[in-house]
Amino acid sequence: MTDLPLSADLIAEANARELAALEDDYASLGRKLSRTGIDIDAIKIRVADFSVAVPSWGAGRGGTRFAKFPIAGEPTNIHEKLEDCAVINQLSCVTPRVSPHFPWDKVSDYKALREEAASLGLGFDAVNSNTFQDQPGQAQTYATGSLSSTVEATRQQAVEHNIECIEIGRQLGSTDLTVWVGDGTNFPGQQDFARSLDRYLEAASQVYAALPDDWRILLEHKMFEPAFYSTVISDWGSSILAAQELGPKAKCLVDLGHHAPNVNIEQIVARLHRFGKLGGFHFNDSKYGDDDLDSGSINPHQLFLVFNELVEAELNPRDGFNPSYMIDQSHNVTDPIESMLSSAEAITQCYAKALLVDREALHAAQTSNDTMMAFQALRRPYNTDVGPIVAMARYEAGGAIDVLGAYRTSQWRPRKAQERKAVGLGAGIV
Ligand SMILES: [Mn+2]
Repeated sequence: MTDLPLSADLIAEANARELAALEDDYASLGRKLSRTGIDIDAIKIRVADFSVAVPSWGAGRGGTRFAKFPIAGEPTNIHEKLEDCAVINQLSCVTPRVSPHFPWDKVSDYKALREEAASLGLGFDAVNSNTFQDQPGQAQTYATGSLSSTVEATRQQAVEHNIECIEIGRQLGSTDLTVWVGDGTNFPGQQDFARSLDRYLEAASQVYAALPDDWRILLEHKMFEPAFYSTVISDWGSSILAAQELGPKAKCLVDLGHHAPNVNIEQIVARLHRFGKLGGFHFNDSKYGDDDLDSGSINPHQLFLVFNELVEAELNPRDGFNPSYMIDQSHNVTDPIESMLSSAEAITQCYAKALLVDREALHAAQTSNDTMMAFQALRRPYNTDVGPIVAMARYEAGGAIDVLGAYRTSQWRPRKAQERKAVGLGAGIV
């Protein structure tokens, strides 16, 4: 039985204030789209099928390497995080899965945790391992790296941790293991580029061998941080080479923030898909580097272009198309629930805009080298306000028309501030 955190009456009352305006906007947009042969209800149905996972750690305040400023009522354990994730999903109806992280979300009984999530209307998404920081009582330090460490016992410890994550994930109903390593160097000459990749591949192949048949390992590349001169899996090139070396169950995961500024990420998406290696996505945004800013807050056009490639890939699955979508942000100055509600909205709207692209017209313009009409085939849907489609899909699924308004009305955070224990101060790197 599900026991959702917010009262259904509260959402119904909030929706009653918004419904007439939404119906008006939806009808108006429907008439506009029908003039170009688009059935708004068909788009709405596809939008209603869309979902994106939220990370358990995203329910808490992030921070920089310098400081973290917690807010009252912030969750401090996986149970409270699940509760907050359930609020996000109840209001948005687009985030039904949570991506857990170990050891941060360790519990003694994972069957019970799975049931607890289900009672909140949630399932589990990709399991994330952590070999980028040391844990109390750990035998080997990751100061020398993890899967690529020169220390054999350290590599073995990292392999065993990843295999433990697979075992936990099986109990939670996950089918993906996301692996990001902080391995790399801060000085030229610190490590040999080729040998460190050899060690990574050898260790990762041991993790790969432990994957159940229906599982995937998602390799997340990252250009810099915490290693600032070189990282072992630095870019999509290293990632796809490693994935090809490991085997068919190894795929690449694209985190929007993990690239140099101005890199053409949408083209990377198309390339990875072309070779059957696009496995997952971490949505966020950045201005300078891996800022982990809110999805679509800096460059919503890039987010749209990425979704344009994803929809193209969905329609042309080649070797299969089943990417795992997740939000991966650091909420340093906002209530994390509000940031994830706002981001889920931005992501879903970009998906809806990409669905509006007249692909026949686009492909015809591309084939006949009509550059301006090809560009306009993307520009028109980008300029369309698809808010009413996303809001109507959400309303019909039982969510809130105005997610942030309903959330504020619920007084969720002030209520939790009375119930939950305070978060300690400290550095907040995520
Ligand atoms: Mn990420």
